[in-house]
Parts: sequence; C-alpha cells; structure tokens
Amino acid sequence: METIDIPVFYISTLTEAGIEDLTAFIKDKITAFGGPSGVGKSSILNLLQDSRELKTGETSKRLRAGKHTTRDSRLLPLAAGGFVIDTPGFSSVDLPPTENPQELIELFPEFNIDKGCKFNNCVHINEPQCAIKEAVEDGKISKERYDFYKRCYEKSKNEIWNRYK
Ligand SMILES: Nc1nc2c(ncn2[C@@H]2O[C@H](COP(=O)(O)OP(=O)(O)OP(=O)(O)O)[C@@H](O)[C@H]2O)c(=O)[nH]1
Ligand SMILES: [Mg+2]
Ligand SMILES: [Zn+2]
Repeated sequence: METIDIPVFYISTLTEAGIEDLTAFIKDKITAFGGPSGVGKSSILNLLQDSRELKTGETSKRLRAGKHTTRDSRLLPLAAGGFVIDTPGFSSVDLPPTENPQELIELFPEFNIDKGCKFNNCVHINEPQCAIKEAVEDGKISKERYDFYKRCYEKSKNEIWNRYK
C-alpha cells in the first residue's frame, strides 16, 4: 500500500505498538474508522478516546470473521484533539459505480506507470504487450491488486457497464 501513497500503520492494541504514530496522524482531524467486522476498530478507538468505552467483541473461529459488534456510528472526541467515528464493520466490499473500464482503471493509481501498453485503450485483460501485465509479472504491481482489478472488471462488465451502452 505504501507504493500507492497510502500511509500504513502497523498496530497492536495489546502491546500498543503503533498507537502513538496513529494518534499523531489523526489528531485535530475528523476521522472515520472502517473495515471488516472483527479487525479491531473499536478496540483501537478505546485507546484513543475516553468519553465512552466502546463495546468490543469476539471473532468467530468458524467464519474467521467478526460478529458485527458495533451497530451504530458515533462521533467521539479524541483525547489528543479532533474527533473519531466508529462504524459497524462490513462483511463484503461493494464495487464503486463506474461507467466504463477507464473509470475503473483510475481507481488503481498504481496502474498509472510511464511505460504504455501497445493499445492506448488497453483494459489490461487479454491484450498483447500490455505494460500492466508485464509490471505484475516483474513484481512492480502487486499481483493481489491486479487480481482484484480483474475480478472488478469482470463483475462490472457483467453487471454495470452494459447499462450505459
Ligand atoms: N490479537 C489481537 N487481537 C485484537 C487486537 N485488537 C483487537 N483485538 C481483538 O479482536 C476482537 C474484535 O475487536 P473489535 O474492536 O470488537 O473489532 P471491530 O473492528 O470493532 O468489530 P465490529 O464492531 O464488529 O466491526 C476482540 O476480541 C479484540 O479483543 C490486537 O491488536 N491484537
Ligand atoms: Mg466495533
Ligand atoms: Zn494494458
């Protein structure tokens, strides 16, 4: 994620590792915590704000996921200054509503590389001499992200884009 300019904080609420850096990053801002259920959003926020002890929950061993402990979104004053919003975790991620392949590609900033593809309207799926597929093979673009892109592409093609034709 660092390669696409998104700051990453490695945090443990047990050892409190990373909490100081996170506090400095969100101080005096309004920040919302989002993510899958059971990843520890409320647990982190209990270390950062003292107005309200947020309920935290067990994760299900069977589903390897949380059990949707937080049920509402609330604005809470941060001890360091600013506000945080705890939100209920989600279990799946919906696709953003794009109208065409180019709009979807723009959501993957790391695909914006200097080297161009053979076809300037390349959607990086089946085209020959595709610079994005080469970059994935060379390890310059994350394979997970490219595979996610492919899944989004297929799903959008089948379910969304044909509405705009
Ligand atoms: N090992 C470990 N477990 C943690 C850590 N932080 C939280 N947990 C545990 O993870 C479980 C879920 O924590 P929550 O804070 O309720 O997770 P959440 O993201 O708020 O979940 P929802 O409210 O369902 O969206 C709890 O059992 C926590 O004790 C951590 O840093 N390390
Ligand atoms: Mg929660
Ligand atoms: Zn391409």
